[in-house]
Amino acid sequence: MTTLTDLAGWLSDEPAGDEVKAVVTVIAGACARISKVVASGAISGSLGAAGVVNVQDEEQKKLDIITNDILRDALQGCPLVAGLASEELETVEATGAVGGFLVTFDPLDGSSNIDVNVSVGTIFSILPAPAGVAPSEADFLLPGRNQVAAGYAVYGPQTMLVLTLSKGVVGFTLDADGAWRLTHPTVAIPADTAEFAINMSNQRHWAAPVRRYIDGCLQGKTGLRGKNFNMRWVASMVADVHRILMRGGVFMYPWDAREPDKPGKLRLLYEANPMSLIVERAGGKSTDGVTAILDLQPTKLHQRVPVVLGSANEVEVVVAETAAG
Ligand code: P6P
Repeated sequence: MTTLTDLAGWLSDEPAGDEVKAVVTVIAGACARISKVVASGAISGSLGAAGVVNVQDEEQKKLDIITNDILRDALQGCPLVAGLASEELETVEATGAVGGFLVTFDPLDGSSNIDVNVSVGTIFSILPAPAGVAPSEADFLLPGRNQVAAGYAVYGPQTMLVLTLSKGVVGFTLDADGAWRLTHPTVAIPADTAEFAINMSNQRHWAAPVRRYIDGCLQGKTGLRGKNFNMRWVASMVADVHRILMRGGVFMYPWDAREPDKPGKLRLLYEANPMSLIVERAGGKSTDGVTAILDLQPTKLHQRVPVVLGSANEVEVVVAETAAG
């Protein structure tokens, strides 16, 4: 019988307000249910394409829809949640409640990996709702520093839930009995690293500073960096960021020339902002190359942004390359 604290036990000592803890508990329950349906894979017939294209102009997987419905139903039923926004929904949904919180989420990040059994995840962000009125889309457009809490679940060899509420970052592992067990009470990112994560197939499309930075890593000991680098790219942001939280690294999804009008691939409100709050609270940094992600003023619900995040000193090297033009 484990003696590890469960989520409720950890929350009881967390200084954040009871209301946000209640919302986190609802989301954690939804993620536990998502873990089961993701793990069932082909057995439940949940793999493969759904045959529809979402607001991102991406082909939806069946699990994108299933997991979105699990989270949407859970949040619609929570009286402390006034509104929700999802990567899979064109616009925001009011729940009928007033006040409390807004929740944005990517129900199944990395879903292109689901059919090949590679780790995927759920990302969520909790924002304050406007007082006294039903929320509109404009109410969701808050800089990331306004987040009340953020977290993700990663469905990998273990299912883990990583959270930040009032301070610090903690990690829970889903137990066989469905309880979230506190297994990582203090998550901290090493300030230095020798591991970068980027999709190298886009190399010819990057801006010069990104090419210079990656070239420096690839030159290894013989180059200006004076050390060898390793590379990882899971193509699930949740899995790549989780690795960085566990052992350091730098994650990059920069602007590239394939679609010059697109600032980047990742979405600000429900990918970059929650991950950036977690990374900063764990001692790392997260920037669009110039400005801290959490300081950006959103202008559109599904707005995309370039992302460079991870070990603080390595992110600073990328920022310096960017400043050099
Ligand atoms: P690419 C998943 O679709 C995602 O949004 C992130 O989770 C991931 O980091 C990125 O896209 C992968 O993009 O172009 O390498 O497939």
